[in-house]
Amino acid sequence: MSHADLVVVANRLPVDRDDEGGWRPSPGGLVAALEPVMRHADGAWVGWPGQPDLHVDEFDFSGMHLVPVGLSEHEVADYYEGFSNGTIWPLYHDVIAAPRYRRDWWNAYVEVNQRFADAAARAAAPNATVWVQDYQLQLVPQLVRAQRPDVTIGYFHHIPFPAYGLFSQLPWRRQVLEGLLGADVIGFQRTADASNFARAVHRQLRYETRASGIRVRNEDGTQRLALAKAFPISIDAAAYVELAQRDDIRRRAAEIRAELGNPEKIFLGVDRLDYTKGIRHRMEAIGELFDEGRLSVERATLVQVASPSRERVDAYAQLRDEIEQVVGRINGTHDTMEHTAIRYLHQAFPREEMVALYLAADVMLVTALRDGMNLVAKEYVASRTDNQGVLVLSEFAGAADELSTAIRVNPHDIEGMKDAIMDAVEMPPTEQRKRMRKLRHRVQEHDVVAWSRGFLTALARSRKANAS
Ligand code: GDG
Repeated sequence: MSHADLVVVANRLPVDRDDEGGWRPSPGGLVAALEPVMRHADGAWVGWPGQPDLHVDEFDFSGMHLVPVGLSEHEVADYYEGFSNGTIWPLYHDVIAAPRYRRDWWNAYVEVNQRFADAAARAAAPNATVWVQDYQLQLVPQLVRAQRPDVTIGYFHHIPFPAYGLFSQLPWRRQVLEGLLGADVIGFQRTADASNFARAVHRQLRYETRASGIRVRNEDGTQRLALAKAFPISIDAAAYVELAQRDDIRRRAAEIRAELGNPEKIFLGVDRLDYTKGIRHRMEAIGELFDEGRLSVERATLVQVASPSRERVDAYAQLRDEIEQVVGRINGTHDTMEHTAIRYLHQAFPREEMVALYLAADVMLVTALRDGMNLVAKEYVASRTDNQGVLVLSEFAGAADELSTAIRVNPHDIEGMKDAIMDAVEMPPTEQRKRMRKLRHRVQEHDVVAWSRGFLTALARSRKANAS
């Protein structure tokens, strides 16, 4: 049993099981964000090891104390694929796909959230800080508070929080709001998400909501203030700059261009294959530009990395078929022996290859229909140390609040998107430089360390305010 001053609780541990039964790091953005603080504090990380029916004791791994929470096959199906990714994910992304409201999924969600909360409560030292991550664990803040009123609890929501008219569909809306309000600080990507949450709390629970916080009634009749606020997440910008300056990666970028037949313009999309990302919309726009002769395959090509994701969830299997049909149709019409309209890659690549792709891309297309933040947009910007390249960015991605010199698009407006893509194609290098400089400045100033520091500072302040 550990007694950690900082306990991170996330659906996944920051490691994967390898074939020999050992562990290897799974370097996600969250690990990069939290590693420095975790090492500094006496930290523990509570999470699922990623395989069903794997029950292992807590262990230390590269300076972090890891506390695995086991899930059975049926819990993975009901709590993770079911309630998290079949109910909450589509509902919170404005019902782009239809959410399913199944009581057995909800029951599994409650049970698994309790198990995560128990593990966190055991791992936390007296007066520790517990930081819960994301929509799979919305009940954990309250469940931890019930056992450990001494700890300070933060929650960060990585995905959008929907408008009240949609959120109110959820049969368990009150339980979810009460679960989240167990936290002292509830962080969101955008101000609009925080406002949607505050409004839902006001409508459902009748708590008083002010800029200073939400006045929450504790079970013992006392009151405390919970803060709901935007803390836009970011990336380890310096790590991308370093990769982008490496000779081998720059050479690889030139090689990618050559392998694609040296087109004048390379468009790039990088997404998990998810219906929220607007992959089909961007392909339709590009396809019509080819149809109309405004682009030709000799001049331009789209590279679309669609990394495999949630393949056991029905909507994702359907999406894959749909996208592959669109790619087939567009390529069938426009490809020549030497050139392709869309180079579609349903694969995951190492980060080095991603940066080489960012460097090779003249135009980055981020056309999400709804996205909490979208780190790909920030990674592209951070990698462009040459201040060249154009970012086309959906106004429905959280990143649009910060990256204001990108070309903004509404991905539902195919004509508008086509014009935006042509503007990007025709943008002179001086204009690209002017815009890219501003984008880079923002991402470098506000990197992921600034993000976690900002959140933890707000958390420490709220603890002080509630104690006095
Ligand atoms: C959620 C929210 C929010 C993708 N394919 C490969 C690969 N990636 C990496 C990207 C990026 C990450 O995965 C994806 O992050 P996003 O932010 O774009 O999107 P989600 O996965 O939906 O993340 C989102 C985020 O949480 C953080 O709060 O921004 O809105 O939905 O880092 O580079 N990386 C590698 N190979 C791939 O093939 N190496």
